[in-house]
Amino acid sequence: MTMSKLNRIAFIALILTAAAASQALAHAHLKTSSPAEKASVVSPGELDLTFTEELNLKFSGVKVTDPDKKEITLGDAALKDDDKVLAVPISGTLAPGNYTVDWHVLSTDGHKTSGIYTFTVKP
Ligand SMILES: [Cu+2]
Repeated sequence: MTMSKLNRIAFIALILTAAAASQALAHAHLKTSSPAEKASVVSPGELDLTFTEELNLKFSGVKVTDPDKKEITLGDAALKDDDKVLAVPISGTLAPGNYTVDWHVLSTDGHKTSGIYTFTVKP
């Protein structure tokens, strides 16, 4: 193998790496949420998670756990605002304390992302 061939292979590898990196940026990242991360709020009637990409509802969901790490009951998730917002109704009033939102989504480009954040319900 000649040196120029090796250089060409290195160059192609570099381009592929750059392409993969720019594709990673297109995944659905959580942009904002309501309640917001670390916010202190009155018991919310709905969770709204706004992502950077359109979502596939069938493979997207949220789990919310209460201060005792028990899962709370949620309504059926729906998409709104150009399918970039995952809206999840919360049935009932949440007792004061720290809640953890554990989300996972599939964006329409076929990539999965997930994350965890917390918010607080004020007394
Ligand atoms: Cu992606």
